[in-house]
Order: sequence, then C-alpha cells, then structure tokens
Amino acid sequence: MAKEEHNQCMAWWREAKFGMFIHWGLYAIPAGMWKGKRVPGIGEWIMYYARIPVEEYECLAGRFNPVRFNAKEWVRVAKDAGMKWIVFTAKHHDGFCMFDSKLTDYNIVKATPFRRDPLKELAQACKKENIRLGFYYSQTLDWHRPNGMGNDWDYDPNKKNFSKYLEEYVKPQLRELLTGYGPVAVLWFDIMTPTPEQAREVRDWVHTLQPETVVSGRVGPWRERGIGDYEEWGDNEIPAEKVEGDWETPATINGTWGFKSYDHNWKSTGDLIHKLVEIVSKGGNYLLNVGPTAEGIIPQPSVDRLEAVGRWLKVNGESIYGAKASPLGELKWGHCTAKPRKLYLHVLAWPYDGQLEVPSLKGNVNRAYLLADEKRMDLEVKSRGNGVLIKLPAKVPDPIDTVVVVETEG
Ligand code: FHN
Repeated sequence: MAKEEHNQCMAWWREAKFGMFIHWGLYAIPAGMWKGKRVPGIGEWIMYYARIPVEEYECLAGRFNPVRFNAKEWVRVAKDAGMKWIVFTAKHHDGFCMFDSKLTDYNIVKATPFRRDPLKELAQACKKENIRLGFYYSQTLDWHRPNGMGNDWDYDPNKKNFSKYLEEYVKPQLRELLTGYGPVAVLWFDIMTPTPEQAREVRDWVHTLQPETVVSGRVGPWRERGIGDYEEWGDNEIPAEKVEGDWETPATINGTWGFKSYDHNWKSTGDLIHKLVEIVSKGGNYLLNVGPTAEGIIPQPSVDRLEAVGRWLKVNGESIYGAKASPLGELKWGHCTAKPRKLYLHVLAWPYDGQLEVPSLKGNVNRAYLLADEKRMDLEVKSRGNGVLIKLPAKVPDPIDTVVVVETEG
C-alpha cells in the first residue's frame, strides 16, 4: 500500500488511542475450572492447558446460551469509558466461531441454543454509537481444525497441512468477516503466521477485501516487523522508552483475557489511567481487554473501573486523543503528552512544595493552566536552570492524574 494511502487508513487509529478488546467464547463456560479443578493460566487457553479433546470441548457449545448478552450495553460501556473502537474475538485459538460461518457448523449460530450472531448485533450497535468495530482472528493456532496449529493431543503435528487450512479455511472466513458485517476497522491477527510470505498474503487478502482495514502487527512471524499496519507490543507490555512509528499495547484489566470466575486481580482505576497516559506519552495506543461471562455480562468490577476512566477522560481527553509522544526526557513526577504548541503534563506525584519542575523548556512557555480548570486561570511560571518551575495549587485537584497544560512557542 502506498505511504499516503496507509497514512489515510491509519488516521483514525492514530487519533483514537484507547480501545476495548473483548475476549468472549466457549471458554467463558468453564471459566478456568475443568472437572472440578482450577486450571492455571489464562482462561481462553483452558482447552490447551487441560489438553481437552476436541470431542469433549465441543460439548460446551450445546451449553452456550448467553441470554443476557446485549450488544448495545457493551458498546455503551466502551463509549462511556472513552474507548473509540472495539476488537472482538471472532475466532480464538479454540477454533469456535463467534459468528455465523458457512465454512463450519462449529459456530455460535449453528451449534448453540443461543443461535444469534453477536458480530451482527455488535456491528449495528457500534454503527449507531459511532464506535469502530474490529475482529480478532486466530489465523495460525486452531485447536479444533486438524490442519490448524497447536493441537497435538488430537492430531499428529506431522500430518498437518497448514497451507490447505490457510487457503481453504482462513481466507474464506476472512472473506465472510470482511463482507458480512460492514466496515471492519481492524483485523487483529495473533500469534504469527508461519512464514513472511504467508503473512503478506493474509494481509493483502484483507486489503483486497477492505482496503481501509487496519491489520495488526501479529500477522507477521515472530520478530518480523513491518508486515502489519502497526506494531503490536507484547501482552501487557509497555516499552521502557518512547517508540517511533505506530504501535499498541494490548492489555488485560485483570490477569486473564477470557473470563475466569476466580480471577479478581482487577487493576485499579488509577493504574489503568496511568498506563493509558504512559503509553500515549511513549507514542502508542492502549487496547484494554474485558472478558464477559458465559451469560454475556461484562463483569461489574470491569465496568466500574471503565466508567471511572471515562469520567477522567471526559475532563482530560484533550491530553490523550490525537496526542503524540512526549518531547521531554524522563520526568520524575509523571508523564507528558503533546500536541502542536501544547504540552500536557500529567502530574501523578504531586510535588511536596507545590513547585513543578519541567526541564528543557526555558524561554519557550507562553502560559500554563490546569486542564480541569474551566476558567483556565494562569499558573505562575518561573525559569529554573534549563527549564521552568510551575506553581501548582496546594491541594491536589486529582490525586490520580492532574493535567497541567503548557502552551509553548513552537
Ligand atoms: O494467546 C493469545 C491470548 O490468548 C490473547 O488472545 C492475547 C491477546 O493479546 N494474545 C495471545 C498471546 O499473545
């Protein structure tokens, strides 16, 4: 794709910064328990960790009836959290299709009592609320298909024909996803396609069907960068320093992606906001996951935290959406995000003497004020060495993150 075209397709993504990841599938039924025992590890990997035979795992489909699923409600939660797009697991490694596929009956419409297609419902709800919708698709691992990768307890790995699976299953299913649900914002491939040639083929296939769909970095083989439209950082991983180019951190709100009944390791609201700010200050996007239950409910602790993040973004969103990486070095009190002629200083640790020291800004500051201050009253700015000192109010306005706006010369 030509550079200009690529930039056009990436424009919304670069602006959006904060998205919702949803891992939802049959694994929400066992929710981390198999035959009365806890299975360690992330919930959506239960089939693999417990080496559950295909025949046994398949039976979960007959029990999947998430009657409380309400696409409008999920989209509302994402929107109120200030998230701009959703990535939903159309097919995870267990191979179960959460959409009505003609390629297999092992799908939510044909194999469950539920018989509804959540992708259709999400696509409608997202369209109405102006939230973009993308699909996660496990292109390499498929523990259900004999020729998909990863299942060596039911199938002999030496007899797998991956190219056949790619040609006769993955590509036709991608066609279904890219022709049946309206505009697809992102195709979120995961865990490397085996060869760079195959990865490029998959990427080009997507772009032929929907030229504007953004393809995730994990379409490429391990460490093979530049095949997807942006780089995918490791799970829950935030780089130590600013990173050039388009990149994203996919992350969990607790310790799992797919629902686990006993994972209560919820990150605090403050932690989530700090991670969002840190990622944006280093130039990335934050894709934050929720794992709905088998009934179709986003767990309340997730909703509570997302609502709180949304309240913070209502006040401070200007410092996040469309913001770029910090031009300043390390800041001992927090992070910085940037827009043309504006710096947003995210003060996470309020200075004990009320003096915020900002290095490398000497002679370059027009004014400073608190983003949350509707009157935008000037804060006193003095030079100090190479930088400036900004006088802050004695009382911390927002102990999680108070944003100071600095208007600069250039
Ligand atoms: O194996 C998956 C995992 O289940 C989950 O989907 C995450 C999300 O980034 N990706 C893989 C591991 O990197």
